[in-house]
Amino acid sequence: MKMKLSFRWYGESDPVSLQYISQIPGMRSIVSAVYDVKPGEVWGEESLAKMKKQCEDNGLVFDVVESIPVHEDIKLGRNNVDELLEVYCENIRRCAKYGVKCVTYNFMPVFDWTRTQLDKPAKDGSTSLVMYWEQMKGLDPLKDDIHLPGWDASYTQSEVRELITAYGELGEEGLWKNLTKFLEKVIPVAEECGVRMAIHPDDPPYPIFGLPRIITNEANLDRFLKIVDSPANSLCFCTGSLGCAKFNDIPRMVRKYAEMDRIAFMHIRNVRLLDDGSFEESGHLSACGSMDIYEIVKALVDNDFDGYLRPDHGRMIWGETGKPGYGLYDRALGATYLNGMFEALEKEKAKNE
Ligand code: DNO
Repeated sequence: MKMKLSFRWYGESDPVSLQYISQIPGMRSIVSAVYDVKPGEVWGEESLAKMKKQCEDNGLVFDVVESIPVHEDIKLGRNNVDELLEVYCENIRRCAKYGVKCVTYNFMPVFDWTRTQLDKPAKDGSTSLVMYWEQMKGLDPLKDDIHLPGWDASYTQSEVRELITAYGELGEEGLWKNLTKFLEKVIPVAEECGVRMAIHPDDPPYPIFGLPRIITNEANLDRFLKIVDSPANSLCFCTGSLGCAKFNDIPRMVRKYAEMDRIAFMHIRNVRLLDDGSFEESGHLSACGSMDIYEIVKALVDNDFDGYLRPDHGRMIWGETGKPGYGLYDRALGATYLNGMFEALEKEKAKNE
């Protein structure tokens, strides 16, 4: 298969072992990061070397990083931005030195993904991450103390308020300007060391609590790719993040960006969209959610996609406990489903050529 099948691993504290990951048929790459360092600090080479060795000992390759987090001061364009960008570039160089070929990051203000519940039981007893507008209604982070699951607990409520106010003043265009500065500095370094930078879309792809969000839809992805027109400036195309807004036609977008060779990394998962815009993460199979996974994979195969791909969030099934979205079993089922689909579509394509 042309695509490089990968799996996210949270390092030694991850309840899923590298050995178990290596037992998934076709598994090739490990997606990980150095977790004991704060955003804005340099990653220890010993940590990278150790991760590389641990993966190799299990017959896996450590060649994808998710994520090198972007410090809020870079996104806000504060005074220390030049210094922080230097550190960011140094981290890319260090990752490359230990074999990394793809680095994922996001440019979401303050919070990464947003959900209202991480263990919503389905009828079959499995649990998954959901976002229900009903549960979001009336929450105002400028007034209330909010602790949504998954939000960075290292901020105090007053820090969160200060950041939200600063981003409100910055607005979308200000965020684009700071993203441009980031890309103009970072992409040439990535090019030099053979790394493809892959931006993760905003999850969900619309403003939350008035915070600007810009990596959200086709027009904005086009705008993003033009800022630095280089394969080193590419997408981490997450079907579940972009796909939880009805305005995004996912198979068509995958086809377009795969054709342009601007997808460095695919995150494939399914979501079930509800009428009021709420959504529930579901099993990978097309029939389980609103994404047509067949059309998505077909778009990749038709364009000879040879980038990295990982089954994204799984449900918790078979009594497994662990990091919500990142258990072994359902992601392994996702990997196997994707393997089957790639094999069938690639063989079909070869026959017709
Ligand atoms: C969620 C992930 C994201 C992703 C970051 C990339 O499970 O897909 O947290 O890693 O947004 O920077």
